[in-house]
Amino acid sequence: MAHGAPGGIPPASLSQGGLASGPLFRKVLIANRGEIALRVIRACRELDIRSVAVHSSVDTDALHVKFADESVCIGPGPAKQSYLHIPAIISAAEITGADAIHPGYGFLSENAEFAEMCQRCGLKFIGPKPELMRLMGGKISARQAMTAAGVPILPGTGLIETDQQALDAAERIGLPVIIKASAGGGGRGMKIVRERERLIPQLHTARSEAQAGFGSPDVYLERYVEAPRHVEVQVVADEYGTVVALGERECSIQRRHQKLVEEAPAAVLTPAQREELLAICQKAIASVGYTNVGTLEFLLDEQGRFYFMEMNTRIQVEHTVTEMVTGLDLVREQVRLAAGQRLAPQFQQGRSPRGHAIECRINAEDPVTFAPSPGRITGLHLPGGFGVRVDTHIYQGYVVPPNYDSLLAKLIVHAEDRDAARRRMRRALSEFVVEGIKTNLDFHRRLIDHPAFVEGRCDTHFVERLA
Ligand code: MV4
Repeated sequence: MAHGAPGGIPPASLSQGGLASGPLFRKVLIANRGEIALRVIRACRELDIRSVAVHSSVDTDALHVKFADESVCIGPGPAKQSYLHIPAIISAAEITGADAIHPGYGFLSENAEFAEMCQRCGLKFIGPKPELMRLMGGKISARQAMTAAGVPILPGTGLIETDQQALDAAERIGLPVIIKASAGGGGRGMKIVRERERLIPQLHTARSEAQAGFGSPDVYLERYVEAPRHVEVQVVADEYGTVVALGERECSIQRRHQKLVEEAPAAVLTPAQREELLAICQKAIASVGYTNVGTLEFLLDEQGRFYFMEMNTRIQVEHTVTEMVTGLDLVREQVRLAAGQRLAPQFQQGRSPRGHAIECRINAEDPVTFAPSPGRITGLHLPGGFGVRVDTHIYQGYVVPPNYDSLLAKLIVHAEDRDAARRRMRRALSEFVVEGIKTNLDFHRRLIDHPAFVEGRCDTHFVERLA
């Protein structure tokens, strides 16, 4: 059952696809590359919106450039000079006459200054308001806002200003504790403290690493959970107060904070836990006035209690598993919502997830060293068939550049239950052929039959233990 509450006054036009009143936008610029750029271009085409690709000079032959209606080269290979270069992207939007920008994930997707710059230039940023990006971007402020909204968090602190504050807090929370950077995210800049004598040295290290890595020395403490599972909740909200918690995903299979497998629904939750979790998220997101799509990340402890960790204010890589079990197009909805449309009725109907979906991230990496493996794809066969979806930008002859992340493809399967989905994934993995570069396909082939995965009892340390 999805959790939602109807909101206030509907806009003048209730047109869904925009056909009756003209398209939602005339032209959308996609400030990204790879599979997510294709994903957005496809959503735009189905909405009769023209698309503009931007690309670096190493991405001239990339599929998003060929798929889009227009393209602009915005700089050289290094992301700082292209996909992260705000003036180049805004200029490309102005030159091509785009009226909105979709940031995808990564790159500028959670950059509030970029969203603000778009606004100032008369370009609609397809995402939440900059203030909400800023509120959720700081982990201390996000924790505070979610606590005020009734979301459970781990025993912890606000900003730690003095050594004495840290000592007092550790005394109150009990060891082990974890030191986290407020501006960090995705697990970077964390320090686990198991012995009292290590607290102050680790605090100082955490501060300087936070300053160097994220430009802010702000840190806080939290009780450390030894073997957590990662469950996250997809929310969708319009500008009229309607918020729906669409469902949850489990993403415990990861390595060095890079997710490798995601699924929906989460096998760990009981129906009652799930109801409670979604209801809490729905209420909290409504109370802070969040809009567009977002994800609340939770950590599940050994007793099955859930605690809010952080909120992602972008579309995520793994949004696809939620799409498969709900039958709803999240990227299309992002575009509609940014254009000021009301949340589509199919999002508001409470519904249980239909079946089970699993996604495997296929990366270009050395299976032994995990080092990126760029190069030319000399041979390729993509799986297909009933219940199989492949979101990818690769093709035979494509050269994977060394400059960006190593995601080659998302292999997503949908079936009636978890075991059927797992068997379908094994079948799809057996059809997948990538030649010329190294991939993690064999990792996934082994994982899918691992007893712990079969039984659905993998915590976040599972992959590290595999080695
Ligand atoms: C934790 C934790 C244990 N206790 N916080 C890593 C990513 C970031 N979102 C939060 N992370 C963690 N925070 C407390 N208090 C363990 C992790 C963690 C983790 C969390 C989710 C998925 C994978 C993980 C892998 C290692 C550590």
